[in-house]
Amino acid sequence: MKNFKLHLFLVFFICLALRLQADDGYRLWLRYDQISDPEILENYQANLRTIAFLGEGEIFKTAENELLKGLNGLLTQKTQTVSTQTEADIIVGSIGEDFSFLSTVADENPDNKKEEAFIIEGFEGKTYILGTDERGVLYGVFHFLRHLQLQKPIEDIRISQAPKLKLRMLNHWDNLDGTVERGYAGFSIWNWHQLPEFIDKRYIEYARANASIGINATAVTNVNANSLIFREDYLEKAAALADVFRPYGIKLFLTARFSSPIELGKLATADPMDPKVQQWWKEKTAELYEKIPDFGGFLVKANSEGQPGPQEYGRTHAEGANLLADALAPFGGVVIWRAFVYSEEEPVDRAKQAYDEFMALDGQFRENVMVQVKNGPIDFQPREPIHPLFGAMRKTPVMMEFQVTKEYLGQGTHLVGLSNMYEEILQTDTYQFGENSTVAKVLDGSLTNQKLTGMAGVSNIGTSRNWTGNLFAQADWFAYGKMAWNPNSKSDDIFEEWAKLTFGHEEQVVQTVSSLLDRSYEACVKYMTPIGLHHIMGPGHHFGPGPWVSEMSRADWTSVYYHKADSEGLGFDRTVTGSNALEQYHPMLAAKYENMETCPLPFLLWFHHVPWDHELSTGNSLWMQLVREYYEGAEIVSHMKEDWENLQGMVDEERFEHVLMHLEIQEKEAKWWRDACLLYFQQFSKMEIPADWEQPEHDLDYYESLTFPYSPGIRPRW
Ligand code: GCV
Repeated sequence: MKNFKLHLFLVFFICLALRLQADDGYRLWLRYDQISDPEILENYQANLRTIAFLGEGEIFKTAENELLKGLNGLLTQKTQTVSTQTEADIIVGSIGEDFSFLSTVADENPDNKKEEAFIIEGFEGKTYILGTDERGVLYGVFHFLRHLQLQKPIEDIRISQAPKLKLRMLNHWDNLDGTVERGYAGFSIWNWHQLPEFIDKRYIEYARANASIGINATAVTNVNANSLIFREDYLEKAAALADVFRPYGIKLFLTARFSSPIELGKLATADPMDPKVQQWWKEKTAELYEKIPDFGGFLVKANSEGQPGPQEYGRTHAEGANLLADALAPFGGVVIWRAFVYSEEEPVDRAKQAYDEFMALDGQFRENVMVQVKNGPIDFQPREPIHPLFGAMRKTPVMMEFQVTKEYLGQGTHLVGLSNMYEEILQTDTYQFGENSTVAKVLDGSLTNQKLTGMAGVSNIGTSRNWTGNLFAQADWFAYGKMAWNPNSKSDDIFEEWAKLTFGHEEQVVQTVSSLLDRSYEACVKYMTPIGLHHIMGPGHHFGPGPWVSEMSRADWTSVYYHKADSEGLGFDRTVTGSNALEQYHPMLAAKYENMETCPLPFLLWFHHVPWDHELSTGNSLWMQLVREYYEGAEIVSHMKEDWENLQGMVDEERFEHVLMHLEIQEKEAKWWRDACLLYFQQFSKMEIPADWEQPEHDLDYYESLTFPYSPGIRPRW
């Protein structure tokens, strides 16, 4: 008896130790650890012993390997491959006639006819994972493995999904020298020096992680592009990456520097109307397709922040895009032309520029051009209203650009779940096609009948062992993939899923992790840019507060340009009495914002210059509301840290410490933001922070004197 007890005791501790084994986060959400619930495990074991793979092809083979790998990790038994359906518990193949007995294959299910779609159905003791094509099968397999990791029942499983957007893409701002612009997770994972011979295992794991969340395209080079990428040796390197991505259903894109015909081709001009220039792009594109037959196309930043473009030759963005589109058309490639442009002359309101420039060109782009628009009109600020081009530009496919990296949202150290921000933007009503014309619906083409649809996310990964530097930033990569697959996804589901996949099923852990992700976005907005403030970060590196920034080479790079604090009040008047940026929105959306009394608080200072003592809907004066929000934001972070501390012993020590150290930094930095900004704005408001509240630790001069010469992610200056 004594021995038996000792034995039990030992087993308990071994289990605990195994469960809490140190973890460096490398495996992301694809951990495939053994199912922890014994009953569920037993049920899975009994029903998932054998698989028949009824298909072929490179991507199908990837799906096959993944399913075996997953099951062999999740279950204790070894899953067998069999050749006939009769012997199989799981059948993996193509949706079609043969499976018409499945309800998900029924004619009335529109999804099962779309590209990249899958169904998963349990029928008479067998589980069917079927795709409309190889990619569909791969996505179905990943979905099924996720279903098992989430320990959901398989008996009556009935899932039918098709991606809502065609192009689900990552944009890497990776430079050929290995640095990453706005990257906070180390250096670029692309080892251009050793490619094409050396294929880092990371490339494969990268492709696998992306495929697992439905990402099917990637642009591996920075939009601040280098024409060297088109030199023959670099094309060989890029082709080697494309070879790695192909079995995972991922297409390679490259960024195109508009002046490449001059720099590489030694031509005198890059004018899109010059026949020699046109010929250069045609030849270069043909060379590319010879090396990469499934090449996706070009992503272009032109005439923006010093990048070359067609306007240098008196040509429009459409003429520039069409030059490349014509070169790509014979091969089925697309041009993704960014709308993030602002002119050389300093404008009255930078927020208006992209709309003014691109609306005039609607209808002038070739069929294989997509215009990529940032979520808001300025530049990935913690909170922005939607970009006015969504729903307004109707004759051109418009795709979304989100930032997954957190240039303006705490960079490498802050835990900020971006999914809530994505959801807020995607669910905003543009009103452009009547009520309920959400951004999500504009993007999926259902309102515009666009054939090309897509979303891009500026990647947040690098050479950090756990890919994203800050462990919780993995949740942003995951959430981005989910939103690109289905822009109507719900953040709450995403948080819970990620929490379970990453940390297991312990209830308190799942609840805490989900709630940290859920609370963190609003908290960050509050301690950085509450009530619609924007662009008040440190100069250049955008790290930390810098509301005092007033001397830059352009006025619209300073903070004072955006917050316009003066003795009267605070905020940018974008109504008819100011820049009238509001008129770029549909009148019904504009109506929500145009009146200072009824404008939702989160956007008040984005659209209005509000007197300091003006009483808001909350009953507070503007000043008091500002103070409250800054304090509340910082306080939420302290609570987040406490909640995490309570998980000690429930999360392995390595990840526990990793997250805790970051939360400690975040707590300190949230207070820094709060104190620096309030002291700065107080100079204008001349109003007090309540005396019994924690007072700023330093004076304003101190905060203004801080410099960060080695901040990561700054644009390299060669
Ligand atoms: C790639 C912002 C960033 C730049 C970035 C630019 C863009 O201005 O600070 O680093 O450049 O956006 O999106 O092109």
